Amino acid sequence: MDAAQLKQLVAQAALAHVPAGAILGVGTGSTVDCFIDALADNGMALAGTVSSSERSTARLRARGYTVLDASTVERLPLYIDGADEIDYDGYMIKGGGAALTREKIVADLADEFLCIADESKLVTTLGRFPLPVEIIPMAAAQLSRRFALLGGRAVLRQGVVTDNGCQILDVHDLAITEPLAFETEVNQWPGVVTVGVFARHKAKRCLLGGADGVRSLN
Ligand code: ABF
Repeated sequence: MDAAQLKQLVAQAALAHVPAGAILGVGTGSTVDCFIDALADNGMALAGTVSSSERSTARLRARGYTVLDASTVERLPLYIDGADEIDYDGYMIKGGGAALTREKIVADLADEFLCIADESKLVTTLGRFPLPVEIIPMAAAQLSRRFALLGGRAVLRQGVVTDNGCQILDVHDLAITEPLAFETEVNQWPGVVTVGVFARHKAKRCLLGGADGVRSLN
């Protein structure tokens, strides 16, 4: 099976984890797009959704789901989202879709984060995928210097303004061996809106689509 088929396979498998009639947190990306379609195609009823991007909001509404403002919700039972990389502890790199800030906001509302991904996303050490960091534009040069001190090469993502009006640095050549410490450190750097390491909001469960079907990572 190709990547697109694996995404559909894992999206279908995720339906079994959706509490009927719940308000569901919904992530962003092509795997989540497959999940939204699977929800609708299977007639899954939800009390509503909280979306992590304009992209997912548009797709949810187009498929007939109510999208609630995050500020109107105190808790969510579940947040479902993809990842660019995930390790065996459930730590992730996210943000390839430039939605990392709202993804982390919605993940913070949820009791459980269910990651859905094809097996190509599974790594032993985070960092092969260039780390997305949402930033305030005026801090780009200083943040690039800070990442260089860690051995990273920061590249400003051209032609992208996030849903929050910010920019993205993609940081190459990092090996993030301590995701929790790394996220905590970078979060403090002036100008950082969100770092695309999801360690404090790691996935409690991950469904991986592979040639042998879907397996649960944890
Ligand atoms: C999203 O999932 C982003 O954080 C990440 O970029 C994306 C992975 O995308 P895809 O499912 O298209 O591989 O949450």
